[in-house]
Amino acid sequence: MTRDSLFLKTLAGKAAAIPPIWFMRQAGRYLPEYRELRSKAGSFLDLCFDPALASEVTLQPIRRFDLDAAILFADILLIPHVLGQQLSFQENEGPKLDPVIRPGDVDRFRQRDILEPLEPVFETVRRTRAELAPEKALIGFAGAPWTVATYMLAGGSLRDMAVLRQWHYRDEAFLLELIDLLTEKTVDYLIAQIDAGADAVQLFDSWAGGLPWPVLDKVSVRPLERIAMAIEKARPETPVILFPKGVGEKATEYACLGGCDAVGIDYAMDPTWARAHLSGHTAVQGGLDPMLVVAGGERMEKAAEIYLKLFHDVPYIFNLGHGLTPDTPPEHVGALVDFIRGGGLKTK
Ligand code: 1CP
Repeated sequence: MTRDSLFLKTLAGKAAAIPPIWFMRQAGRYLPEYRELRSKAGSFLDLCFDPALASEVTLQPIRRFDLDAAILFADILLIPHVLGQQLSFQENEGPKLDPVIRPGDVDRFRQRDILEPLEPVFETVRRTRAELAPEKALIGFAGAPWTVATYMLAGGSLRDMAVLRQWHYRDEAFLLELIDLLTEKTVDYLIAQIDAGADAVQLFDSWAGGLPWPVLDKVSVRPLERIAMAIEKARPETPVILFPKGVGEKATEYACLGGCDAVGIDYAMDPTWARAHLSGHTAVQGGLDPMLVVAGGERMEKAAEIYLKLFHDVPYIFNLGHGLTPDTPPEHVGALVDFIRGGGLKTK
C-alpha cells in the first residue's frame, strides 16, 4: 500500500518545499495529557502493554501539533524484558533490568519467542494505524542491538563508555553473540510491527558514540546493516531510518548501507557537513538541539532556519538531534511546528 504521506515521500527520496515534521520522544513526560494517563495506568510497563492507552499516548502529540508522523508508544527495553530480564523504572533513577545478562543466558534467550508476549504492542500498532489519518505515517521502532546490549549488561543505564569498551575487549565472543541474538530478534520484532501497520521503522543507536572504529563497525554498523537488509528483503516497501547518535563522520558508513533510507543526525553534528556528506546517499533527519526547544523563542527559530536552508533542495525530515526532554514547554514545540510550516524566517 502506498500512502499519500509527505513523510514517506521524503523517505522515498523526494525533496519538499516544507519538510515533514516529527520529534523523537514526542509522546511522553513533557505533555500534561501524557502525565495524566500515565498516573492512571500505574506503571510505565502497564501503559506499554495496554493497547488502548498506548495507542492514545501515541496519538496525543499528533492531535496537539498535527505532526506528519506518529511513533509507536513502547520502549527499546521491551525486548530484554520479554527475553527474561524484568524491566522496572525507579523514580528519577531510570530503567532497571534484573538480573543482568550472563554468557550462559544467550542460548536460552535465543529459544524464547518474543512475538507472543509482545502481541499487545502489535495490537497498539493496529489500533493506532486505524485511527490515524491516511496522510499521517506511523513509525515503528526498536533499539539498535548495541544500545540494547549496554542496558542488558549493565542492568540499566550505564553512562560510562570506558566500561562498555572494557566488556568488548574482555569477552568479545560473548558481546558479539549477544548482539547477534538481538539482531535476529529485532528483525522479527520490526517485521511484526510492519505487518501490524507500521509504515516505516527507526533504529535508535543512542549509545553508539565514543566507540573506536573497529568496535563501532562490529557492534553497530554491521548489525544495523543486517537489520536494514533483512527488512528490505522481507518488506521492500518499508523505509528504514537509522539514528546512530554521536558517531560524527562515521555517519557516512550508515548512510551508505544497503536498506538504509534515512540517517538521523544528532545535535553535535555540523549540519553543513551532513548536507555535504550524507545527503547524496540518503535522506537526512533531525539535528536541532532539543535544548533549543527548551529555550524556545528567536534562538530556537534561528537555529531551525539553518536546517531549513541547508536541506531545502534534498530529502530532509525535520526533527531534533535527540529526544524532547521532560522539561520542554509544549508551547515551544507548537511554536517550532508553526515556524517550520510557515516556511521559516522568510515569511516573518
Ligand atoms: O516515566 C515514564 O513515564 C517513562 C518515560 C519513558 C517514555 C515516555 C520511557 C522510559 N520510555 C518512553 C517511551 C519511549 N522510549 C519511546 C516512545 C515515545 C516517543 O518517542 O514518543 C521511544 C521511541 C523510546 C526510545 C528509548 N527508550 C531510547 C532511544 C531514544 C533515546 O532517548 O536515546 C532509549 C535509550 C530508551 C530507554 C529508556 N526508556 C525510558 C527512559 C527514561 C529511557 C532512557 C534511560 C537512559 O537515559 O538511559
